[in-house]
Amino acid sequence: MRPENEALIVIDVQNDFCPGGALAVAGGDQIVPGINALLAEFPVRVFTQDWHPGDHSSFASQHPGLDPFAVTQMPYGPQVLWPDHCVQGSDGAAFHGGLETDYADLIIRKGFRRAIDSYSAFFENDHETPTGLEGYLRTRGVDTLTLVGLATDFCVNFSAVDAAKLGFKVTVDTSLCRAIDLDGSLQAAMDGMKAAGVTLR
Ligand code: VGL
Ligand code: ZN
Repeated sequence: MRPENEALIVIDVQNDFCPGGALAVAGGDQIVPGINALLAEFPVRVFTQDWHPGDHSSFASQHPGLDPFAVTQMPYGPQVLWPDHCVQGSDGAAFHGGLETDYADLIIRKGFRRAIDSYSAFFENDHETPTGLEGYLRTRGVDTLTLVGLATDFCVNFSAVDAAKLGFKVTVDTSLCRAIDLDGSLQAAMDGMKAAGVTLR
């Protein structure tokens, strides 16, 4: 068992990010057994769940004339437009069936406001609206995080960089992550995480 100040954060291991899902990440399902094994080692366990309304503004379907994976400008900055995914209450938004969700102390949902996307477990994509996770972790005495899940280059990356900026000691276990890898986004994410002081292993 790890010491009491350590939390495992399991990012978005949901059906839509696994093979057969709406925004499938190659090999997304392969990380499930390893995550289950790691959960048993941590005293604090948090899961995140991407949780969008059906008309979420990150969906290409809401932008006539634009296709999935195009980038558009939002009031808070550039935003990749995605296929509709992780719609609240849908099978696609459910956790992968093999994930041992009974371990979760806290499930934090994000991306539930129509007008703004939220990759990070800590802040929405304006980089200032908090999700509440920082307060939860600090009040439980946590200062050290291990992150795993989907996708390496989006939600894991944004969560890891925000956590490091907030002063947490952060490790990303890349063997238990898988990437979308749009136009070099995986390499950019790895470089960005390293520059932020995140340990990659
Ligand atoms: C994610 C794209 C859109 C992720 C979520 O979990 O990495 N990526 N929504
Ligand atoms: Zn999403």
